[in-house]
Amino acid sequence: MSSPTQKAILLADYTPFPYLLDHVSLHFKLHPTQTRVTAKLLFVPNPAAPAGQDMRLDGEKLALKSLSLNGKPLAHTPDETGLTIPAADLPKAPFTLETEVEISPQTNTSLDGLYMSGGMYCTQCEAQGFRKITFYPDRPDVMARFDVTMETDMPVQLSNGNPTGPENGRGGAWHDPWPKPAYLFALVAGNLTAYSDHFTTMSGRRVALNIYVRPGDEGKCAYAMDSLIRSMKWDEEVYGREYDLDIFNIVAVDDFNMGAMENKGLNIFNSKLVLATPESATDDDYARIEAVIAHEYFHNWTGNRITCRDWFQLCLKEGLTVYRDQQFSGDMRSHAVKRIEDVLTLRARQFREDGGPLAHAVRPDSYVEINNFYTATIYEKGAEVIGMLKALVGDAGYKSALDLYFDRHDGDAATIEDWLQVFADATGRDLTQFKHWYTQAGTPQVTIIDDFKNGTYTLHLEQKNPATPGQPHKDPKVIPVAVGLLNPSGDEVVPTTVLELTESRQSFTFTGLAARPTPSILRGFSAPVILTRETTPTERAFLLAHDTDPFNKWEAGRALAKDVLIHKITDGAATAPDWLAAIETVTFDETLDPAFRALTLRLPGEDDIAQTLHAAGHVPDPAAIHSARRAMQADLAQHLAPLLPALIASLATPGPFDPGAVAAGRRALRLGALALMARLDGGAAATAAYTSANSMTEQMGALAVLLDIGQGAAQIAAFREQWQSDRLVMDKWFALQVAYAAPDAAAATTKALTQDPDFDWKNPNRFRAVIASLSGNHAGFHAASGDSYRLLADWLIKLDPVNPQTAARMSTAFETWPRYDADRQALIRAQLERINATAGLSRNLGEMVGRMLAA
Ligand code: B3K
Ligand code: ZN
Repeated sequence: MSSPTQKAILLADYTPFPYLLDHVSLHFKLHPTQTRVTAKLLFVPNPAAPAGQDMRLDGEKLALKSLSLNGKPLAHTPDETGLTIPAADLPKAPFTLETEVEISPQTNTSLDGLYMSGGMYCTQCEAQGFRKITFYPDRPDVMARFDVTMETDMPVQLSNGNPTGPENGRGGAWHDPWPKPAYLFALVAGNLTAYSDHFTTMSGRRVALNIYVRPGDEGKCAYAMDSLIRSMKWDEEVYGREYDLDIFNIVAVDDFNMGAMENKGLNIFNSKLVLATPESATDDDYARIEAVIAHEYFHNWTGNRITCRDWFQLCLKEGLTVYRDQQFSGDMRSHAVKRIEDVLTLRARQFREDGGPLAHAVRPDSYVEINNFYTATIYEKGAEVIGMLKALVGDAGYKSALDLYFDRHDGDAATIEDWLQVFADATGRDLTQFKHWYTQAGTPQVTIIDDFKNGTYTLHLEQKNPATPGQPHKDPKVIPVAVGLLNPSGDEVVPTTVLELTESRQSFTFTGLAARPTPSILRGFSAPVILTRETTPTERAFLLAHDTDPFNKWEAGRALAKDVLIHKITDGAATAPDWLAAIETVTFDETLDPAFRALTLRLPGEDDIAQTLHAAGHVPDPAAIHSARRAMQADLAQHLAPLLPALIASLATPGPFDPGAVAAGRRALRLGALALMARLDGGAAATAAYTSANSMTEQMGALAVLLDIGQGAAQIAAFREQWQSDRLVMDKWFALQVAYAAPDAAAATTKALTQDPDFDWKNPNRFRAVIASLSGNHAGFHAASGDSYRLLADWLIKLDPVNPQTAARMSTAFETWPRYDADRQALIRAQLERINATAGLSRNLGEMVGRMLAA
């Protein structure tokens, strides 16, 4: 419902805060329901702001106990969102404002601000949680040095910076020498155990490293610690960035709204991104732990030392830090496989967002609730934009621009303009047109036709930038299109060249060619665009066999599979032999990385097909997509039948578990083969694999295969028995059953699981395991009855008052509603309207639903 809480904040309205904060002292007297927070804030008039302004401090759900200025009590009373001290009451010289407030961490179910999880105190302050801890200018451009002390019986007491007490980092007194915005504040107090190591930085400083977990979980931290040490080393070697405190702490928390948080010197993590053993974590979990540990660590420079001026600049830290963690994972694993996985995620999440009612620019210019903007567009498209910048200025240009960025902006709260300026200054390139990538939403569509005459090959490129909410007209963007050409025997005759498409239409020629070449276009997915080019299955198969660019090699197979699937759906075509033969070749090509082969064997997902059909002007029918995809899988299984048993046997990974990318790739390919085998043997091989599994990847993978063919009831029961006491593994147990439920059973299965005594819906991991798995089950979520839509809406309404951030995030399941037929549209609209009419709806969910309904 539109209300005063739905007021939009505008980038155009930015003004600096009238005071600088020289120093902050915080004292916490911790208590589950009556925590006292004393804050002493030393303010100095800001020379960059007009004098004589009132001071507005943010503050929510705080019981103010005392307020004084330079020791003299003030009588001002706060309102719902903060406290105003009129200019007349403020000295023109530096002054100390002291407040004491009372808060109740135990009843704070939003998991934002100071809250309790499993008996420990912890915090989450990004984006605006600090205002639930004390009255404060809670905005990223107000940066201060903090001293923190606490009183509590909890044996481990942590905050940002370096410990100042005697207890080697476990005492409750901390000093952070680096000025920081409030969103990077953190505090933890609990009964925790440390898994410790150390790192010696490039200048020879010794840094103590600790991962704090619940007693009993110390044995699950080795991989996270190893990832941290590799991240620290990598950032020194690749970006020249050294860590800047004596200690770096990570704490694992069970109740957490997202993955992790980069608080200065005290990262707080969702326990699923820290704890791993071969028996309980999958290869995907390991890869994700490595990537997120790196991401949060890399924020120390891109985010903390250089932060954002305001929340509109969020991509300044997030896009860049995602870009850096992607580079890191590529270096640690395989660049080709990492790129393919990143593009799969980009298309599944960001293209989906960009094509619907929630589309927004990488740097938006308006928001109601900033927590709704931690999106695939800010993060993943934000990273793609940096990849394009690098493609345009080259590796050396990128390096000098980044050096200049760190040099010029260390200690700043910066903007996208600052970021682009360092590239312009370091490389001499005019980035005026490039900036459209930051300010204009939507996925550009690039159409290509080609011709060949007298040895000259020409590519004619055209770009269209579709309208998005609030942005009807767009300018052409600068699009780096990496192209290579192959001759008819499959040799590369023109190596990768970056064409710069800057106009709506532009042609590029290649001369001196003996025969018509086959183009490999958008190599490495050089720009986040939708590329269309009329082509033949033969040409796709040719590229799948010969392309030297691994991304485009995979892309050719992917496009071929999509063509086949779409023909099957739209005109009932039989599965094309070209595709079957091409997949067979790749699957058994031992010169290729097994992880790459596994990705090629994987069919496009159902939501991806729906997105593609919609983009091509069809109305997707979820049930038809589901059955066509299964039919295609069955055809592939038949085609590969004689070869599968040997493949499965050859890919076994006996011996001690190796979490590395090569072994993980073998497991992925083996599971892909087992899924096909299950279509032929009724699940016999998968049952055997389940029984002999010696890692969670194999156990869970085999179970998924069984559930997908409607079996696995015995294994589901045994799995629960085995893992009952491991929360993280039990999340998998919940998720699998919903993800693989048959379309007509998905809502009922979900409902039954929400009635399970272990469905602790206030825990975001558990909630997501069940509810996000329902929306991820495309045919089940879009079952014609509308039961899944209703069930999701029921749960969003129930969760919203308890945890608005997670409720708002889960509501994006509905963002694709305009794609579907009139009946489904009406069913979804009815649910969105029902949510919208709910009394007391949060600003978070209210904004999301409002934007979706406006489509
Ligand atoms: N910066 C945090 C995300 C905060 C989300 C606030 N709703 C984690 C990250 O991106 O590294
Ligand atoms: Zn981040």
